[in-house]
Amino acid sequence: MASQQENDKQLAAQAAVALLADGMTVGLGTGSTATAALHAIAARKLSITGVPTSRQTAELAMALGIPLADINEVPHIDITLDGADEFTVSLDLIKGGGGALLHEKIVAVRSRQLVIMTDASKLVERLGKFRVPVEVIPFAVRYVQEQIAGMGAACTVRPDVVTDEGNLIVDADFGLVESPSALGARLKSITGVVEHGIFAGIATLVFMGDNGTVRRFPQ
Ligand code: ABF
Repeated sequence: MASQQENDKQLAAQAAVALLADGMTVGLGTGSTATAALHAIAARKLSITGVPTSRQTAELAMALGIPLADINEVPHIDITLDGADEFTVSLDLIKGGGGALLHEKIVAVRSRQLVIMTDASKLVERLGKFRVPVEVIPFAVRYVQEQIAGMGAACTVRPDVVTDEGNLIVDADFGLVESPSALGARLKSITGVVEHGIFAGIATLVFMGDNGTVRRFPQ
């Protein structure tokens, strides 16, 4: 039997998929909630073109018969449906727990709308309980760790993870984050950092499954 949390993820995914229409180009996120969305798209037999955010998502989409396009071959992306590891009511996010943050962010910033689907455990007052994933070029990993330590954060290289672009993920604990955009800019300025999992000011809507109902942010 599905847990309440899985059920809530499914409800959020269904609410997001209800925004789709035939003919749309849709960014397809990564993770368990994005997987629920893919199944809902297939179940509704929607005629969309998907732009996947990971190899894992591309494989599932193909198995479900959802046609895919390369991000560089589509003129625009109407909407992207993706999960998150944390979000605030002002729609700042931490993503990257699944290791796909770079492609997730590129697809998100190219999209007209970024719709996030979560269960209630992901809503936080301030970001930072979840460590911030940072995607790093392997050659720079020691330097980046030193720089992050210099910012006062403990960090570790995620074991056994190589991203779709051949990079490493460093998970950094900054404690509760006062300004997500300022922290993001600071991380981005470190040589060797390719991208980080703070998505500030990118998401347009969040659907959160909460004990059998769906809440939306903003309301
Ligand atoms: C992706 O999936 C990631 O950015 C995030 O790490 C994860 C969300 O988790 P879930 O599996 O709960 O949807 O969107």
